[in-house]
This record gives sequence, C-alpha cells and structure tokens, in this order.
Amino acid sequence: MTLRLVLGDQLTRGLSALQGLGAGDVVLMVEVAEEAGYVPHHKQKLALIFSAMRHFAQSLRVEGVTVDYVTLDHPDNSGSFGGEVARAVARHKPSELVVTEAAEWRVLQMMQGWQSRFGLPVQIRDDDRFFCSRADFVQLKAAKKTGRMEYFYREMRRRSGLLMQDGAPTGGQWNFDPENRKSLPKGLRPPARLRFAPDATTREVLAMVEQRFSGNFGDLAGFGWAVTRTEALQALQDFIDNALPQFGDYQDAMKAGEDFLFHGLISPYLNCGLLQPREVCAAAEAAFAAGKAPINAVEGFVRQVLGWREYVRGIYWTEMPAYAASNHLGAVRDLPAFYWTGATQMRCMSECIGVTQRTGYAHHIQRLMVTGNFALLAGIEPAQIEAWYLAVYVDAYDWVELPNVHGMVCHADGGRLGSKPYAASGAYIDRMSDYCGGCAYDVKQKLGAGACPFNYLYWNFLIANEPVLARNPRMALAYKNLARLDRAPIVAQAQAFLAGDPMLAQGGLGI
Ligand code: FAD
Ligand code: DLZ
Ligand code: SF4
Repeated sequence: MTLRLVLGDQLTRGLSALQGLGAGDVVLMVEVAEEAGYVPHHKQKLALIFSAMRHFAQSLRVEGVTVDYVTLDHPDNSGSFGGEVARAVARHKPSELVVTEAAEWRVLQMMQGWQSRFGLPVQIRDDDRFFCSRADFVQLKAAKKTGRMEYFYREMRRRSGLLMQDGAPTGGQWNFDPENRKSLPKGLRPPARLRFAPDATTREVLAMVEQRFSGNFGDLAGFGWAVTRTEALQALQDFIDNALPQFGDYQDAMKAGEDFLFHGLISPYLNCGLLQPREVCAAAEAAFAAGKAPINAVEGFVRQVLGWREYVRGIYWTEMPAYAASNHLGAVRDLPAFYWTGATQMRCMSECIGVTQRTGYAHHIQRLMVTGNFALLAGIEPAQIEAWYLAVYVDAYDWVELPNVHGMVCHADGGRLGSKPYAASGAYIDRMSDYCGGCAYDVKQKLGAGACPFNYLYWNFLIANEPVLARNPRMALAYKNLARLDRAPIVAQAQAFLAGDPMLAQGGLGI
C-alpha cells in the first residue's frame, strides 16, 4: 500500500499526491507543534488551518478513503512532520510514500531527506496547482522573460489564454493599473461581505487554539473564514458578484473601520488549497464576458493572481536560500514593539495593525504602503519585519510572504523584485485614505513636534541610502527634490524620533 501525506496547505482533492489513490492506500494528515510554532501565527490562521484540515479529512472519509489523522493533542504526537511520518511508516508499513512538493523551502528540504531516513521509496510530485511550474519559471528565466513582473505576466496571459482575444489583450491593452488608483469617494459604502459562522468542528478548534496559543497575536472573536471547499466557493462568488465590479477602481484605497473594501479575501483559500488560481481567474473573466464587471477590475484582479502571485513564487524558488540572507540597504534597527499591539499615535499604523489583529487580514496597500513603508523608512532589519508578516496574516506562507517583504517592502534583494523601493511620505497615505484626518500628527507639516513622522523619515531614508539609491534612474526625481531641502534638521528630527524622543513620538510611545 501507498502512504500519501497531505499537508495543511495542500487541501485540494485533485492534489498530485492524491492522484492514483488506490483502495488500500492511507492518507496521512498531521497537526504538528513544529508547524504551529515556527512563527507565532495569528490565532485565526491556526484555527483556519486546523479546522480546514479536519474538514478536508472528513470529506475524504465520506468518499471512503482511509485517513490517518493525528491531532495536535494526540498523546503520542511527536510534534514534527518527520516524526509523524516515521510513526505512520511503522504503523502502516507502506511500500511507498507519495507527497506533493512542499510550498516552502524549509519543508521541501526535510522531504528530500525522507527516502534515506525512512528506507522506502519517496515520490515527491510537482505541485500542479500553479499556472507556472517551478521548471517553467526556470525556462522563462533562461529566455529572459522573468526580469520584470510585467513581461512575465504578459507571457502568462499568452500561455493561459486568459483575457486574450485573437492573440491580443482583451480591451486593447495589457495593463489597466493607471485606472486603479482612485481614493474612496465620501459616502460610498463597500458591500457587507460573506463570513461564516463556526460549526462544531471549528468551535472545537477555536477552543483548542485559545487554550494552547493564548499568547499569540490576534483575536479569535470575529473568526469568519471559510473552512471548507463549499464555503470557499461561496466566498469567491460573493466577491465576484458584490465586490469585483469596483475592485479595480478602489484597489489602492484605505478607509478606517472598513476592513475589506472591494478586495477578494481569497488568498487564505488559494494558499491552503481550498480554491485554485485557475478557477478564480476563470470566474473573473466570466464576469467580464457577462458584462458584470469592467475590464479594469477584471484585468487588475487577474494580474494579481496570474502575475504577481506566480511571479513571487518563481522568484522564491529560483533565488532561495540565498534570497533570504541579503540586506541590500544594510537595515539593522529592531522592530518596534507597537507592531504587536497597535499602540502608536500614528493613526495609519494603528488602523492597519488593528484590522490585522481583528481579522488576520489587511489588504495589499495597507501591507505595502503603511506597515511596510514605515519599516522601510525606519530601517527595520529585514528578518525581523519578515517574521512579523509571516506571523500576523492568515494567508502568510514563506514562499509568498518572503518576496513581498524582503523584496518589495525592504528592497533587501537589491531590486530583483521591484526596480525601486516603495518609499513614500505621508502625502501618499493622505491621498489614499482617511487616516490622517484623525491623527495626532499633521500630515501637511514636514518638520517640528507635530509633523507626520512619515515626512521626515522619508527624506531621511533618501539621505541615509544615497550612496546606494542615487544611482537608480527611477529615484532621480526624488533626489532632485531632496537637493532643494536643508538636510541637517531632517536628519536630526528623524534620529530623535527613531531614538524614541517622547516629544516627537506624541506621548512617549517612541520606537
Ligand atoms: P486581492 O487584493 O483581492 O487580490 C487577489 C489575489 O491576488 C490575492 O488573493 C492573492 O492571491 C493575489 N495577490 C495579490 N497581490 C499579490 C502579491 N503581491 N503577491 C502574491 N499574491 C498576490 N499574499 C499572500 O497570499 N500571503 C502573504 O503572506 C502575503 N504577504 C504580503 C506582504 C506584504 C508586505 C505585501 C505588500 C503583500 C503581501 N501579500 C501576501 C500580497 C497581498 O497583500 C495579499 O495577497 C492580498 O492582500 C490578499 O488579499 P485578497 O485575497 O483580498 O487580495
Ligand atoms: C501553517 C500550518 C500550521 C499552522 N500547522 C500545520 C500542521 O499542523 N500540519 C500541516 O500539515 N500543515 C500545517 N501548516 C501548513 C504548513 O506549514 C505548510 O504545509 C508548509 O509550510 C508548506 O511547506
Ligand atoms: Fe499616518 Fe502621518 Fe497621516 Fe498620521 S499624519 S495618519 S502618521 S500619514
């Protein structure tokens, strides 16, 4: 018989490890302390994964499949994937172990040692749930089509046929991004989103998480994530019907108290296997074909899934493990404690950390241009801010978090992912949100006790990194503007703020 291991982010019936499933085979699923503890995951992420794993196991059993499921509190649980596979091999004496390649480098390394460790054949099958396999990305790289996301994305459009008509992009252009940067008009209320009341299995998991992981970041109270394939499909439909039409226009907008705006809320499901990238893109394309959503929304959405998501995975697998070690800007500052509490007078930061605590979610611009931007400007050590992002989001897995944070936020990869750092002053946040209105700081003020910290930290960032960044042609305008400013007071105020000057940090909540 064959033992088939299914991991917590592989909850897909069509998974390669389940292909050819025979009557006498056993599917092994294990809840292990190692995975629950390699970062202090948001409580909602733990609840989502364990509940979704348990529901997936149950759905296989209903089909008649033999599932050997080890819960976290099983008295003999060894706590690791390797230990649990060893115990299962002793229990079932399989002739072969079949797995789907792990999504994370750390876990694939473990898998690659299992054949010799367990003394039985181990098949590591490709994860065919992505549009672009790891091997395809290597080939595209050799063909020089992975230098920038945009060219990779166009190639993926051609290969997949998504939003293509007679070999040309639907709507006459590849990219509608310039139409996707509107701020939210006053009075426009985003739709209420479909959330799911916990069933008995989820309630059991929520109690277990609250008991065993009480010190972890995040609230469990508002848990409303889908935990089954059926629910995830309903969540997708809710997005397509109610939010997609305006997704494009307000993709970059932020509003206090509006947690989800017009976003998909599907990354947790794509990343754990409850939804597939192909079906979510097909659903968006069908909405366009039916005249239910405009091209800027549908193309914008498809670009995120077919473009960015596949591109960051390709970068991860072609650059690891060296990728994680680079620190191009030499950032070494410790992560401020308020990232874990939200207790800061900077309203944009407290709002974005607050939604993260409540839901395990924040949308792309909140992650990139608020919490990420601050970490970049303040020179936080990449490994520390990466560990935060990996811990606090329900959709966080190393393969997708690392390139986004290390590359896009920290520019620690020297520009492999983004050609320039996403550094911005308070003016950007003011334009795209309503946060500044209720802030203790004044976004219009550049210097002085009440000035918005993003303002002087922005200029200080340019000054501190001038030897590295001034050569970048995409930074030319920023350095031209810097040339008009008196540097000394900017540097003095930024240094005082970063050192925790209570006057500047409004009430002593300095970093
Ligand atoms: P939408 O805004 O509705 O977008 C649709 C889908 O596109 C998402 O579900 C996601 O699968 C995909 N997508 C969009 N942008 C990206 C991107 N940059 N990289 C990969 N996929 C993308 N996404 C994760 O899935 N896990 C992470 O750990 C993660 N960490 C991030 C950290 C930072 C600093 C930044 C800037 C972005 C990160 N992202 C991550 C990407 C993005 O923020 C989330 O995918 C998105 O916010 C998920 O919400 P949504 O489903 O509502 O997305
Ligand atoms: C995220 C996660 C957590 C918290 N726990 C488990 C677990 O107990 N068992 C499991 O199989 N998977 C879990 N996961 C998902 C894994 O971390 C994920 O499969 C690997 O990181 C992929 O490389
Ligand atoms: Fe954030 Fe500055 Fe606006 Fe306050 S004023 S919300 S710190 S950008």
